[in-house]
Amino acid sequence: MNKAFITGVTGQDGSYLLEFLLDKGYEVHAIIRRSSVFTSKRIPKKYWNHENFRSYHGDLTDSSNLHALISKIKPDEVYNLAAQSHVGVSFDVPEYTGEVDAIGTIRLLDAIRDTGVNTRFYQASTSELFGGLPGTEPQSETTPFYPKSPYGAAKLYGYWVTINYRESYNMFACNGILFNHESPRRGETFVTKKITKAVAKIFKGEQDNLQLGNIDAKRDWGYAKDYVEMMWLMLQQDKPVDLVVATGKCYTIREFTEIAFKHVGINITWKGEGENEVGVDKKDGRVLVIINPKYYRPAEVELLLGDASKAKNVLGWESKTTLDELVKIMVDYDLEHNDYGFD
Ligand code: NAP
Ligand code: G4F
Repeated sequence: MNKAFITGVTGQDGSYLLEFLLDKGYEVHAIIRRSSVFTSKRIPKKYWNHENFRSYHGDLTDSSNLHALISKIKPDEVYNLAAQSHVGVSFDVPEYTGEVDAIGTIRLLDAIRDTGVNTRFYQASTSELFGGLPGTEPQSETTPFYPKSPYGAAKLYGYWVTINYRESYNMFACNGILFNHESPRRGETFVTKKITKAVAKIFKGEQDNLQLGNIDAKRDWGYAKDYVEMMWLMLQQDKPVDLVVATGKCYTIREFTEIAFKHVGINITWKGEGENEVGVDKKDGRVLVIINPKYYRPAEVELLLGDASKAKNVLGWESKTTLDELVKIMVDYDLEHNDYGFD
């Protein structure tokens, strides 16, 4: 039986990856960081209680813990998904973000090197590495990096140490350079989930309006459930390879908002400009979207659009879910549920 070790299993991607690997017959081991509340609510009970799943307390800031677990478990595959993953928050906690996202990655790589465990390593790299170089889209594996946040800069370190350990110690280590991917399990402070949750609440009369920051940034949004399959596929290749994973289509936050409202029968029209712009219900003039500069970032990544043709050539992989389908999946979920609460 193949053994996998996951960091970040309680997150959006980790929870889908856990399901995917258990369904494939893997024995899955994962660290969970100590919290004063339960953090496992994205993991359906069927998987949380699965006989082939074991969880341990652990943290990417604790090398001795990582070293001991790698040495004891001797996994065949390691998926490093844990991170302080919020770009906006990384401006508030830059040092911690570097500690977890950058140094945490080398802690895990070095635990593998030092224990001599023969394993394959997946690093959750990101389109935020490309950041803000105008005119470079669509971004591929050869596009120059220019991170625009402490998060992007920390992930750049993680990207390069993964390559460095591959080249220096002949490790099977890969970077998945994933563009934004969303789902009903997306963290509630990321823009898509914030929008779909608010749309459902506004539709049900439980919330008055939705407050957003920069609605003209563009993102290439895929479906997280499709993307975790790519992580696994990358580790099944003969040779380690770094790959961009994206849909090849991008939309503004404004467009995402319009599509989400349309799904509950509300047509949004925009009035005003800049901080004074509002999104109004065409039918009755209700102000449903307000711009709040509190959500602006000190630096913004305006346009991310990925070119995943290498992933298609190497792995035969293509994104399956359109934006309309993704928005429908998310809004429908939020109309039915107030919380993740997966049973
Ligand atoms: P997420 O939902 O924010 O999950 C992050 C996970 O990391 C959670 O399980 C969290 O635990 C854990 N974590 C945070 N700090 C930790 C620490 N110090 N030690 C151990 N675990 C820690 O993120 P996601 O959307 O699933 O993304 C997964 C990975 O892919 C991240 O590395 C992210 O940066 C990267 N990525 C994401 C996207 C995207 O669009 N989603 C795109 C590119 C790359 P708690 O549950 O306790 O908070
Ligand atoms: O949903 P976001 O917070 O995602 P962002 O910054 O693109 O980062 C996500 O994707 C990265 C991959 O490219 C991952 F590496 C990272 O871990 C994370 O998963 O923001 C998307 C856009 C930004 O331009 C932001 O300024 O939406 C804009 N935005 C506008 N109003 C907002 C809001 N973002 C958030 N979170 N909240 C708002 O109210």
